[in-house]
Amino acid sequence: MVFTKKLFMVLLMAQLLFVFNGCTSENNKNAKLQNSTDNTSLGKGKELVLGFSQIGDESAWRTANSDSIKAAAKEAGIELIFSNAYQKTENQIDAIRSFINQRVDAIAFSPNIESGWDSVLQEAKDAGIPVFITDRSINTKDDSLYVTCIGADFEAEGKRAGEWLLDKMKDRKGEIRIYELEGTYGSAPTIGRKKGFEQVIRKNPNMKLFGFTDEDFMRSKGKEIMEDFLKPKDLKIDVLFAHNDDMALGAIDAMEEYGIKPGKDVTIVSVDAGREAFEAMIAGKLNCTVECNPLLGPQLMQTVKNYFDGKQMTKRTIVPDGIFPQETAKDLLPYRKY
Ligand code: GYE
Repeated sequence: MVFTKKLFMVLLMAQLLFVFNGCTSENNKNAKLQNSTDNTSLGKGKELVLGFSQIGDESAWRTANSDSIKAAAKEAGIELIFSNAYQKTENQIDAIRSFINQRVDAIAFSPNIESGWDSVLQEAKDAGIPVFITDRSINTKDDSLYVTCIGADFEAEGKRAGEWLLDKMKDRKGEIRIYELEGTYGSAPTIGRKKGFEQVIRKNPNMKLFGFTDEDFMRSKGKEIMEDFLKPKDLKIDVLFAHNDDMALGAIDAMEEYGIKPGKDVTIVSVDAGREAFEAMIAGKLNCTVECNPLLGPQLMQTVKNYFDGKQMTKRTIVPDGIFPQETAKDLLPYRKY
């Protein structure tokens, strides 16, 4: 009797194992099918799984960007595996590798810095998983490693800031001392904004870029570096160009601590055009902000879906941006979405 019971259990286990194995190999087969080149067979019957590696949460821009991606995935019926890299490129590489191991249907990421992605993207390609780049671009010789890149033209943003400054200072005589607060070293927005801005300000020989530091797009770091600057007291800055609003806001805090009137004693221009920048402009502390739209979620999800529907892809999509000088802030603040 005991023996029969035992035998029954063994048989039952064997059967269960068989069913379970059958399922996994069926799943594996499906996963392989989904990663094959036949894009059109994907995303129709089942929910698409998208692994997204976010840079971190260094700024208000990034928070708005993460929120937009999460909300848009939900809206599009895409299952999102969201991973925060806390501003470390190695963490992003690990996250992408883990997405490959989980055999997600697609991978999207916003690359912290421009270079160093080729090996991990090759691994994704070898696994048949399409990669979508959003926000920041990468530097690679092999375009086939990703499907498309959706984001702003950072060089154009830097130029826009420079042109606004040229116009603002057109009647000013004598040397104009400019300090530049850069974002993350080696990142696409830092490289582009710096290049565009510096190219334009060269047109006015009075404009002198006398210093720059990279402060990772963080408000706290913008404040710290400005405090260090202002300590010697005799330091004179006419203009501050910050690669994002957060660093400008941090620098504004520091200037106020040292009795300097931001927006008056120092002309300040930044990038992003978030709500806090509008509030600072209304308060007279910031003079201009160049727009960089973080609400990229809907466009990213639509692009992923289009890909799986077999639609034609463009390699690069530039998100259009504007510029908001102080005078426009009061009227426009109620319409700002981030
Ligand atoms: O300007 C900054 C953020 O990559 C465009 O990253 C983005 C930049 C944005 O931290 O605030």
